[in-house]
Amino acid sequence: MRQHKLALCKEHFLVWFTEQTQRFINKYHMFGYEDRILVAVSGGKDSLALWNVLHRLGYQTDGLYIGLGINQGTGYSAESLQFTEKYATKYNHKLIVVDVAEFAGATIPEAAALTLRGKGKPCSVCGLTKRYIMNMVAHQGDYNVLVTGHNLDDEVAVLFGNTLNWAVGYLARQGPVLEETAGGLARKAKPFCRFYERETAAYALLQGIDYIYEECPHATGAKSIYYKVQLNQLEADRPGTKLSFYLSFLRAKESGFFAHQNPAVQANLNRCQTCGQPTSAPEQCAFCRTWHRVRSRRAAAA
Ligand code: Q46
Ligand code: ZN
Repeated sequence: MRQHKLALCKEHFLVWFTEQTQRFINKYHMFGYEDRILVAVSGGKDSLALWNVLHRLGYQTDGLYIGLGINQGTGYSAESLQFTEKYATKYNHKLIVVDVAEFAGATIPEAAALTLRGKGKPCSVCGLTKRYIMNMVAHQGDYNVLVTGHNLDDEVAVLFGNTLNWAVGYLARQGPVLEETAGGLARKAKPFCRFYERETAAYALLQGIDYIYEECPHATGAKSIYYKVQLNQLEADRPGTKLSFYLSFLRAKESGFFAHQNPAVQANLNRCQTCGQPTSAPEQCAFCRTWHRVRSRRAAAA
């Protein structure tokens, strides 16, 4: 690991990785042993590695898998569910599965086709739906915190994009922990935010975790992937660039650089008049508005 000027064998890498995870959890006050943790799992290496290491550290975890129905041509969703279920069965973990088509009335590709009319990717409706379901399950199940497997490469790509645009509202919200809001948005944490992607992949591999190698087919061409390629180039020339970019950002944030942005973002949440979830919109939340449109267009087309 050139970025840390460290070389480890299998046995010591696993110890190092586990200890580092615990260190990040403590450093950013993510959660404790008394907390009930909901792990968002996709069947990929990061989320399954996260579930694995948290369980090994003795935390109380359940998994949440969201079935997006992205199967045409690739079978991506069906396959990722298989990997997730196989993992949960092997380790005897509780897995909650929410299928978007059953819950909301259409798969993500169907919803995207109806709302975007063939233009653009399904990622906006997908992201919106995933966030909604994660928050809902966290609340209904009385979980104290929702954790995701975002790694350093993911976080730095987002940071890079937000910095290029000086999107200060988004920068203010980015970090290892997003606190619960008074209006009822669940507390979120990213215990892997300081691990390079290669490190989480190495952990998954060395622990013998079977995971889906393919990414969602809609990820290709995403801006974040383009940023990752550029950042990899920087990292190859100057090992440690990504980590130092991220840590310098966190220090700037801690010193109050974005402080004036925070209250505006989190205040003024209303209750959605349809589902009751918190929203910044005055009446219906974005999820209810979008899916209402999907269902009515579907009915009109039938
Ligand atoms: S948003 Fe887009 Fe992802 Fe949804 S459609 Fe696939 S690439 S899964 S993180
Ligand atoms: Zn709603």
